[in-house]
Amino acid sequence: MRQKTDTPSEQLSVIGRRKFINTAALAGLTVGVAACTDKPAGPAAAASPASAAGHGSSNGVHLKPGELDTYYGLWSGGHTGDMRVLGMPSGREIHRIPCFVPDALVGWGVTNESKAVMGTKADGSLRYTVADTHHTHASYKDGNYDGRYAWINDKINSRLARIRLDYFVCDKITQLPNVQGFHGIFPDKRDPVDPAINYTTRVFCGAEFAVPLPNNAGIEDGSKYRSLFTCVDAETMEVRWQVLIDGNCDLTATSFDGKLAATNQYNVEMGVKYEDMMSAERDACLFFNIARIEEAVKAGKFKTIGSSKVPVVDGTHEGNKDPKTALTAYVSVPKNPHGVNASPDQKYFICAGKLSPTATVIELAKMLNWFDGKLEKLDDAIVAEVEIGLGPLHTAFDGRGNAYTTLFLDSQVVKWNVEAAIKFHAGDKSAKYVVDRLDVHYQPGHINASQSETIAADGKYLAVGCKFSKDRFLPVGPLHPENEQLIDISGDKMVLLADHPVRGEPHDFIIFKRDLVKPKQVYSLDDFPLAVKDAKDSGVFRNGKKVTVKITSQAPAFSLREFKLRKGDEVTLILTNLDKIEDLTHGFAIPNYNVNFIVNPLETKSVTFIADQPGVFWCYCTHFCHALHLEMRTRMIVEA
Ligand code: K7E
Ligand code: CUA
Ligand code: CA
Repeated sequence: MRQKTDTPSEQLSVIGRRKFINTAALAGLTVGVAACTDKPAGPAAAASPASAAGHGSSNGVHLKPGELDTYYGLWSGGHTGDMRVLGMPSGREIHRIPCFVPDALVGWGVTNESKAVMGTKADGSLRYTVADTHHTHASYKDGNYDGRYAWINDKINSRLARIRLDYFVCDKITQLPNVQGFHGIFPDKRDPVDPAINYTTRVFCGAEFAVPLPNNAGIEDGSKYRSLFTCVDAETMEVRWQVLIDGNCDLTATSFDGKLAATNQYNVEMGVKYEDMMSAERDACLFFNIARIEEAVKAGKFKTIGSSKVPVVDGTHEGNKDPKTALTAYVSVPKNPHGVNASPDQKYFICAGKLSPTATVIELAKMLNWFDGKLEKLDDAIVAEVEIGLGPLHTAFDGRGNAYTTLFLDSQVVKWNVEAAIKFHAGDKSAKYVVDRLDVHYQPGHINASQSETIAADGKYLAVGCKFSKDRFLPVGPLHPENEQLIDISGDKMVLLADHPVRGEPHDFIIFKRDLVKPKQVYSLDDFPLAVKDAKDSGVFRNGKKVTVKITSQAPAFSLREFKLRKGDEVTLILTNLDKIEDLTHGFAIPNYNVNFIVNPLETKSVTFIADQPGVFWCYCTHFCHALHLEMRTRMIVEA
């Protein structure tokens, strides 16, 4: 079932990890997996000792003072609701990008501009203050990242956020209709029809939880719940269309030719209890024929659900029996698969088995043949289904034909060769597809390699998101950090390079070369319609009870030394930072009014509040900017 360990101490550490996961919550899973491993195990290489860590050479992980990282990493924050930017390979966190939830540093959720992106209720308060980000992917051109956008999902409230990669800020958030548990996302890589559109124009979103359609209260019959696959326009961020499906969606992948998208399905049973969800021996990888779906929408072959105007086409088994007209195809995959990933050679989608110790390789050319009516049996598109270890979850690639899959239950990464696996599956039992195994610490979920899911996969670094860190860092009370481990994959053997603690709880991430983005560090005044372009334009402008306060900042002073309001005024305060020097950010806090935000060079932001407390309030700069930073203040005087 699992490869032998060599030394007593290694055995002990394996027992330690085993014991660790032997909790009530995981016991069911372990039993489920054990039941699927009666088949003889595939060839397994000896485990690389964990002591490979820290091997003499630091391999560029520990940068010298002033040295810059060579890769960006975009990490989802999990239920902190943010996106994080890490420098790689150092693993240093450089930035957090607030999107779905408020952020006290930036004033995200405080300023009018950020509230407009986040969405508000009728009374102006935020619609949501919690989120759960899982997956992050960036826009493509010609099969590689083009540095325009990244996207990230909020599973709790079914929202998709877009991050502009010029300023590293969130500029749009869309809530998907008719779905719950929005989980997997992936941008397309080019248009399925128009060859001139060689870049991302759509983002595909998989919904994990089935719900009544429309979701009226009081529907208890779970067998009537349904799930949808959603397409969002990458530019407008409007929902373009949805597909009604059988089963559910989990993760999402897209082909390099733009023709196919897919989602792995772990609940083809459409169960509402976990026993039901794992009752079938095989689930599915559900393929979507994008061009055909969009033709159907154009031809008016859709319905709408409830108050939503989004066209919904039929992607169920029942409506798609003829391959030549099918919009969807359900390829079978063993029990409750997890990640689905596109190999950088553009040929395969790979599903990780989760409750099955296997990886399933599906050939995309064969899928296109099936849609053309030229492949007799749909499951003939499966070109390999091989045992790789216990609890496979996600797969990354090195661009040299090897795949790297996390094994949650084995606490390992397994390196395996895709073409060798295909040979083995075809009957060549001498084909050794497992190349290497490496213990990681502990229970890895997501995995990604530098440039992994692009045509420029470079096979240098592998990052592994270990869900448990247990004993790897100084204890800080009951909540442990997660452990993002970095592995050198440039050689035959994987070498563990570093542990990086991260605050809970990242899921997915991408790592790409630093020259693929061109960040701007100073705004332009014209980016903001409300900009106060000259300090002389500052002042208090009254229109009855509505008051506009215009202020500028320029180190070490605000343009107004004081400003007067009357109790009960509805105040909109607009602040433009006229400093145009890189890194010269100011803050603006109003005591007792729950206001604090920052303005970056040449940026404008505004806040609106009721001046309901009379008195003197020293508004001060919260962001260290100048030797006279502490003196940088203005008096807000509210007359009773
Ligand atoms: Cu990408 Cu964590 Cu949402 Cu797998 S999921 S681990
Ligand atoms: Cu301005 Cu500190
Ligand atoms: Ca299942």
